[in-house]
Amino acid sequence: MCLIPINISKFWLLILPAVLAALNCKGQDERKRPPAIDPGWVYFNSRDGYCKTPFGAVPAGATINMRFLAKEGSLQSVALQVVKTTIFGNNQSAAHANYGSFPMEKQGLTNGQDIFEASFALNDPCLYGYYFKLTGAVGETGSYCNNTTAVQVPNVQIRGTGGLGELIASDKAVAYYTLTVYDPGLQMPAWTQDMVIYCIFPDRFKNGNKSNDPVVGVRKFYGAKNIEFHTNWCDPEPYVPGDGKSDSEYCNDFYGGDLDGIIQKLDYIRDLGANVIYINPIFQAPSNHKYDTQDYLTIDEGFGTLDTFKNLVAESKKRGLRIILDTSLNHCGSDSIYMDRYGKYHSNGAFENEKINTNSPYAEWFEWNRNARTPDRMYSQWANPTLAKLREVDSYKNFAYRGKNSVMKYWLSLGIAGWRMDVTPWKSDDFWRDWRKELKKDYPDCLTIAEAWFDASKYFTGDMYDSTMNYIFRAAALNFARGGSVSSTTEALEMLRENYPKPVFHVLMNLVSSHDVPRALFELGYKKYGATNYIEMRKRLLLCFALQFTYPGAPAIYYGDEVGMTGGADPMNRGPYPWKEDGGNYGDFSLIDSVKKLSRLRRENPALIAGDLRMLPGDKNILAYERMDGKSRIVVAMNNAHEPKTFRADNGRPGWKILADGAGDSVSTGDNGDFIIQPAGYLVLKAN
Ligand SMILES: [Ca+2]
Ligand SMILES: [Ca+2]
Ligand SMILES: [Ca+2]
Repeated sequence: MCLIPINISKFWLLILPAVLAALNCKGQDERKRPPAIDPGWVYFNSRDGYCKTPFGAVPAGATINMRFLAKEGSLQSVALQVVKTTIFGNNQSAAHANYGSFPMEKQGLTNGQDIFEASFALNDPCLYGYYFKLTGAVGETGSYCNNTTAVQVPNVQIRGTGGLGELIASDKAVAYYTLTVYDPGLQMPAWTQDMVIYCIFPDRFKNGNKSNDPVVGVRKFYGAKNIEFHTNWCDPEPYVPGDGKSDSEYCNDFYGGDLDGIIQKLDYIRDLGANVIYINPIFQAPSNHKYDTQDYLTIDEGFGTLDTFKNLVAESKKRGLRIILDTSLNHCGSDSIYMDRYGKYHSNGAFENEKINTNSPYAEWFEWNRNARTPDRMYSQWANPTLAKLREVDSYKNFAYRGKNSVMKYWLSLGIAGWRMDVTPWKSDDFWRDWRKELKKDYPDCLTIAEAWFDASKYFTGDMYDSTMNYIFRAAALNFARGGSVSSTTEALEMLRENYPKPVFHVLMNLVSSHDVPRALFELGYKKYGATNYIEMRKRLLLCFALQFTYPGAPAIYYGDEVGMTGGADPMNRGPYPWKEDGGNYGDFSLIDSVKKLSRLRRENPALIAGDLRMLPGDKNILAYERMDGKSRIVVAMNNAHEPKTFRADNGRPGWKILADGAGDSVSTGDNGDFIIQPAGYLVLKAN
């Protein structure tokens, strides 16, 4: 009982495979039937400006132009079919409601191909899908639709990257192209335009105040259970049941990190180039991860006091740093003042001493099973009995985000800059709509960040979220840095650029590590401190960092990645930062300089922040793109091969200045725009 999930994301894994298998089978078989129309006769590419303008997501009401090409005389008609798409849960399924059919007119000929055209506008901000229904010269039929290319992100299913599609025999197994139509008023707060985010798991970042450390025997964990405390801060491996060091509990072991620790390191964080700090939950809660909230309006006693928090906000502000907090409105702890399962608190809990208490002001926040025989089964849960699922009732909404002193607004009133919301897909879209309206009404400058691992377009039409933790970026970056195919990295990144509104694309939280996934170095292959492959893996980690800092969106550094921390699945990805003054002996502090250089490079070259992006033809090992604004043009090229590769900038156009050379020894082979990029090296070039 009372096992807190060590890795929240493990729950996502539990429920997925069966659903996905059922969804896929029928469609896959149907798609295999050979189409009667020759695929070689037709062409459409959603990312090709000839075929579709404007590029990508569009504001509601904007005119959209589509062109479809087919071998002269091969098709009688092309009809653009548009649907409204609803995505359910964690992208487990979707519904597509017919919206309209737009016949495409034949508008002449180009290179032996008929041009079919349609212009139309979509007026409701929401997620649309489309495909083309084709009728051949002798009446044969087919559908041209999105591809089913997969993007490999843990725990979610992502298929269909846009761009080039596929011709299939019928319209029964159509994969829709995504067309995100957003509110023309969608705007990001001005301050979010150049974010560099530092991410902190507070129990493990820095112990700045030993007097608030959780004390074994005093602090209790669910009922009367004990906690565990690491007396050696620099023990890089958190306890796991069964490791010989731990008891049988996950998540009850503490290191003593706190808000004072963060305050002491604000200069350090600022000097890295960060201007935003995202902190995992800090409200009173039994576990070390604190997603099992006990009291949403109190700072955890192990992290500090309200005054410490106010001091953190004030000291951050002095240094140009903003704070983003994290919480779950989907579940709270069963050991909380709202449930009071263990009868510990003065509050009138809804599950006081394991009895359903209808007199509690919180009773309707939870869903009860009155016939259950054991306490564990008497209330709805998220993942396990420690996490009581919260209902979307008015009294809870008032408490959580509507009232002036609601959870969301209370912390905003104390100066935080925004919220990252845990397990976003488990609340209804209407919940988030109401939530956003309330937040933006009083705090128009606050930033809202989802935790959605799939293509989160549905959240970005202007009524729910501004940004998300970008696990798709992470997958793409790690795939490339590991030596994987450039084309699959490009497909994943281009899918985001196409499907997300441009204002959103520039504020995505582009991470490569987080508290929910193995650290980047671990994923790349450096699994244990001291392993001999460090030098190689360090270079590959720098490829990830370089991509973060030169690509649109906010680079997000998970604490300790900048000193070469490694660690696998939770809790190993939550090791303590090896501060030298705390006896740290497993950090590579020389790596910090490389991160600082990259953040300086970004700051000094506004094109890297706000400039447009265009992918460049690289090769199977070279990922290349350019960033340009009205003033400058910057080209980034990275080599993930084990041998040097030649990159030709701009068809051999001469006159490039090297802004950054990741390997330190890449060379230009002359004044023809040819550069040799070393293995796992990168170049950032600026056009003279
Ligand atoms: Ca333990
Ligand atoms: Ca402490
Ligand atoms: Ca009580």
